[in-house]
Amino acid sequence: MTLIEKLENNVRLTQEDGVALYDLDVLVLAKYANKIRETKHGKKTYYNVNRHINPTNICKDVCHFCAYSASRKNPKPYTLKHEEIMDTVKNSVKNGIKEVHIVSAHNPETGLEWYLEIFAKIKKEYPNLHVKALTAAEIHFLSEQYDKSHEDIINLMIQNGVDSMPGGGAEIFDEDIRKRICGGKVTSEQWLDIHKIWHEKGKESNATMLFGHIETRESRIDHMIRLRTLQDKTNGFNAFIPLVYQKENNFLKVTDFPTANEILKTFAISRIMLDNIPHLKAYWVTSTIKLALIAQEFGANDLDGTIEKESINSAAGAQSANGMAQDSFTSLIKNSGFIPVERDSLYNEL
Ligand code: V47
Repeated sequence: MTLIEKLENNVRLTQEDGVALYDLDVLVLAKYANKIRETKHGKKTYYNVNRHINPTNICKDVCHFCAYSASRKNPKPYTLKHEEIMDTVKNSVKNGIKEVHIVSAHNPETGLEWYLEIFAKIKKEYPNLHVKALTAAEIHFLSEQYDKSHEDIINLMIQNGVDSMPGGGAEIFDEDIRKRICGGKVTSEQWLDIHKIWHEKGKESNATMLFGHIETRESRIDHMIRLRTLQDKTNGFNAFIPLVYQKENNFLKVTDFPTANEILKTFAISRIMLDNIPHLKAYWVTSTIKLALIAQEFGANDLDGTIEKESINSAAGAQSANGMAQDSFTSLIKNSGFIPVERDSLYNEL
């Protein structure tokens, strides 16, 4: 069977097929990715009204792509007090947020309670607010720092009111590349295993892939297939989020950046390869809003959220420090020919 025949007949693609997809014309890929998107979601594009909070930037790990952690290039270390976080949440709830997305650096000085108790405080005050918090990288850091298993940390998250896990920390699973961009933090195997444990508790999560740095097309497809294999077992991933690498203020020496064509191909190929993950998110923060809107024609059916404030990607150059107003979001989706649908964190329509 040729690659096109496989695409016509929705045959599951192998590693070699996935790499070969990159040799197809970008508009051919759009056609097949869009067919999948339309079957799954029609013209709907989901977004949510949420708030990102990044409580500390002090980090014991050194990821070369990161401009956020306090280091030579980011000399302003901070750790928020719980009262400050609660004030932020209070204001954001007034603005109508349905989700708070809390991700930190790996700060060895705060104590485990500082990481966990804030979730219980938020849940107690706002029981209907969805708490999406702690990446697999943070869970692994906390387990090592406080001598607990991954499952112990996950049980503590659930006890303290965390509803779902974000997809951060996945970066690129290929071990050689991972070693060069973020050696020392959670391994690929551990990242996948942590999500497996989370899913086995009946909980849902997302998965990211950081691309556009020193990885190869082969390693992107390998990353997708490792996720697809876990999803076959657990069915716990809601969304796949390809994150476009931002190049400012960090230590990674990258000379070739992906073109818009390569980025759109990667969105379309993600939609085609990940036949068992329901949603493909074009996170406008890293793709830019303009490309995220076009990505709707390349398989993406979710643009993430209003976020209000964002520190991790904006530190590396993304235009996301102040989020996006809800009415701008909905009119941009409408004007590009799609139907904006506000969703909750688990993709129930609101
Ligand atoms: O894990 C860090 C990435 C991630 C850079 O689950 C960078 O719904 C690009 O995971 N260029 C955090 N990316 C963000 C994240 C996320 C965002 C939105 C929604 C969800 C979700 C998850 O940001 C990190 C890392 O992969 N990152 N530095 C950079 N220079």
